[in-house]
Amino acid sequence: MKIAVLGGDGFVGWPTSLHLSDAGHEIHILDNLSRRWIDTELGVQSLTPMDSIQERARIWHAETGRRIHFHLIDLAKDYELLKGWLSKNRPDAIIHFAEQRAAPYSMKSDRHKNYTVSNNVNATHNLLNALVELDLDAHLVHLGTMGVYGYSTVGAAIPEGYLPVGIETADGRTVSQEILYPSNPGSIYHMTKCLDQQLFQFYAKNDGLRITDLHQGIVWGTHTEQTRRHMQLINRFDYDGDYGTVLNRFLIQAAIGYPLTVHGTGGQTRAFIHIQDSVRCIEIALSNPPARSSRVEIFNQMTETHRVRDLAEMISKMTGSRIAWLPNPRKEAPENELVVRNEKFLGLGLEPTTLGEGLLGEIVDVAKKYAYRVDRSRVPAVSAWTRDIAAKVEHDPEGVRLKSVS
Ligand code: USQ
Repeated sequence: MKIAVLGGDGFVGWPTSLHLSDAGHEIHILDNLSRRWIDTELGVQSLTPMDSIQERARIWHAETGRRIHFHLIDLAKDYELLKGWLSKNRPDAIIHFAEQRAAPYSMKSDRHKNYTVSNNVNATHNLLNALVELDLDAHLVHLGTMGVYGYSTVGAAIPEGYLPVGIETADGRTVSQEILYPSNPGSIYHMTKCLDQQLFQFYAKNDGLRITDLHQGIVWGTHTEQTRRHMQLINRFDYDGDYGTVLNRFLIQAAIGYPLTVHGTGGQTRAFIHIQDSVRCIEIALSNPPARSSRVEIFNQMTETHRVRDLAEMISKMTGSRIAWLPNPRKEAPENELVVRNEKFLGLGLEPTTLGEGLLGEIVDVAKKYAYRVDRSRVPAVSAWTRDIAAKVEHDPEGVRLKSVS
């Protein structure tokens, strides 16, 4: 297949591009390299040294003889360029990763909120609009988030996208329907993914577009089979307070002797997936497109759930790290239960890579290898969800959020 990978320079986009190229597909990365610019804005860099996208593609070609093509396009702003590219290349499938994906970054300031909404929603809408305009029947696979469901405990398993409901009519009958699970975003970033869902519903219904939305959990790990092949194919690995995600952050913190930064009681339960499974799920989704004019296909792309404090305690036991119990900069439920249905991917052959000491140890080793690149002052999560929360916390000299001053 000819596949356009939008956002193919990012944390999941890059290993996905390699994985699909390795499987024999023709890969075109469309990216505006915004993630690299955001590193510069934040004054932080990936823990692992990353080459330019052109250099990465050159190394991939030298290693495998396969080409990954790169096109510098801003999907949110360059509609005509995007349309022109799609019209000329007419890909069979499109994978859409091209969104600002960090919740703390999206909550940093009014400017970051505006940027996240306009970037994410415009990118998605420009793409859908162009597909209709060009009468292009490419299967669109979108990287969504488990966060669209929210994290309130409901005492029932989260279904894969759709919730069966009974609606009482005026004459007393009950009509059965399947509706999109009520969205309940916990950040501006998560909200943009909820808005994406609405755009997908409309375009699937109105124009018959074939769309798959993957509700992914928190990705952990860094290597995949292909990124291991050459040191310059290495994936990015974020550790900072805005882009680092919880499990990877704890592992890096353990490697550099920094206390594990648990927000609140650590009672937050979240869904997780290893990066190797993430790329495999995308391949499975690509092979199972919905029919034209059918509803949006939704998969829950996760393999296990964990409570934040259990992860911290496990890593602390494994590495001897201290745990810092910190005031939570986010507005979120302090404790929640989470049961998620994921039979669809399992039924299509996914064999989950679950949390085990071996893989966790490997990540700590990667982190130790590159520990010299860590700026410790960038480890704390300083983006507060509300002004009230921002006023209640302060930092100790090492930069760790330690005490509440209210
Ligand atoms: N947390 C800590 N300590 C830290 C960092 C995070 O306790 O040092 C807590 C947070 O307060 C939160 C949980 O860990 O309760 C998860 O935070 P996260 O930063 O790992 O994940 P999140 O902000 O939810 O976002 C990440 C990705 C996003 C993806 C989402 C999937 O950045 O792109 O959509 O995971 S999900 O969480 O299922 O919504």
